[in-house]
Amino acid sequence: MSIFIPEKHWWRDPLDKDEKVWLAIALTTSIVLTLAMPYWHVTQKQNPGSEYYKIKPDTFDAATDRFIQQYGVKDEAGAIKQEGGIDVVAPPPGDVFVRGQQFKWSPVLKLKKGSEYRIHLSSIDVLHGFSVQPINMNFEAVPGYDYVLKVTPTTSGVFNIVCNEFCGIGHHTMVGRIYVD
Ligand SMILES: [Cu+2]
Repeated sequence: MSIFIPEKHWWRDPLDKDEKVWLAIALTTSIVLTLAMPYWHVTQKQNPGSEYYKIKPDTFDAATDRFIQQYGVKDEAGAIKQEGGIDVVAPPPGDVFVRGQQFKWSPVLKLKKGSEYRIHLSSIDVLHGFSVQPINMNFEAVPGYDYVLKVTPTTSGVFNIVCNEFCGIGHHTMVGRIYVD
């Protein structure tokens, strides 16, 4: 068995052609990708905004409860309708709350196509991943921060919210829903 031992001052040797080519490729790629980030942010529409607030988890929890009470869809008896044990809410355009917690997203939202909503997204316990399927929109729900997403639905249908940040034993059951009419 032979062992390759580099010469003592191999790093002082001039670069090979192959090394130069790969360094150029790597450098070009990293410059292009770095410039693509601000370019994409400024010129494209589907970008996260930069509006967020610090909020205590308790305060966000209470705000979501008030939102559910105010705009919850009522049945004949006057109780808020539920779907899979989660309150269903049909809010007017404007401020909307989505609360992540172990292990659910609440409430279920009924939105109107073409209306503009400001989705306040946060978690009241640990970090959760807010992933809207099948359109693959991804955000993080961070405890202590109210993150505002300006959303105008352009397609009607049923969208599932999957948690894509491992948050504990019931993580895989954490599925929410948004309906767009
Ligand atoms: Cu989760």
